Amino acid sequence: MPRSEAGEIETVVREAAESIQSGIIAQACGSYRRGKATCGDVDVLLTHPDGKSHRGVFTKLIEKLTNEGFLTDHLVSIEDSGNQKKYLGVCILKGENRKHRRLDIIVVPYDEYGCALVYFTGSAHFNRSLRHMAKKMNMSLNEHALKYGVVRKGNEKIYEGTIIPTPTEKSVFEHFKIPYRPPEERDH
Ligand code: DGT
Ligand code: MG
Repeated sequence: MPRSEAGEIETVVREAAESIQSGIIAQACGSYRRGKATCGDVDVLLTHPDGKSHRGVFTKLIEKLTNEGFLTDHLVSIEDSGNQKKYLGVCILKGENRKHRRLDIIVVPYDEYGCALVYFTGSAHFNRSLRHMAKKMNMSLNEHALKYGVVRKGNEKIYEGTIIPTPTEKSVFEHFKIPYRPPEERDH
């Protein structure tokens, strides 16, 4: 889809989320945030800066968007280890000649926002490069956290390591001791 349409989808999700919980942050990640002219789907990441008000938003948001006729098909809802909730579905904007589009909605706690933003912005190739770098520095990186002091034996992790607080996306880059890369420069 054209990126303008991805932007409209982001706005629908943001406004619905804001009506449920004021102060919520809703950001389309993936190819949209990387500035692509066309996007395969829309990946909207949600969190709340007070660290707690993201809870309870997920179910209400899916229900509201379904009742509005925006979400037309639910594919999967995943609650992973209780902290992040992910919805995969299909949506359609109001108006003539609109097409159904794939939409992912991910709700995360604020202390995981930095790492989640990096992960869901991608690209998948860039994520792999960062994880490779983490491995070389005895660290680990996923959508939840950056950890240090990880002990590996071959491919096996024998010590999980300790979480490094990463309040912002920039702080993730700082811990890798590499310059910040804007999303537009994260294709590789
Ligand atoms: P798109 O939607 O085809 O225009 O392209 P993207 O980059 O938005 O890709 P998408 O929507 O499949 O996934 C969103 C982000 O999530 C992607 O940029 C990086 C992350 N991601 C998705 N799948 C994987 C994966 O298998 N491995 C890793 N490391 N990251 C992934
Ligand atoms: Mg995408």
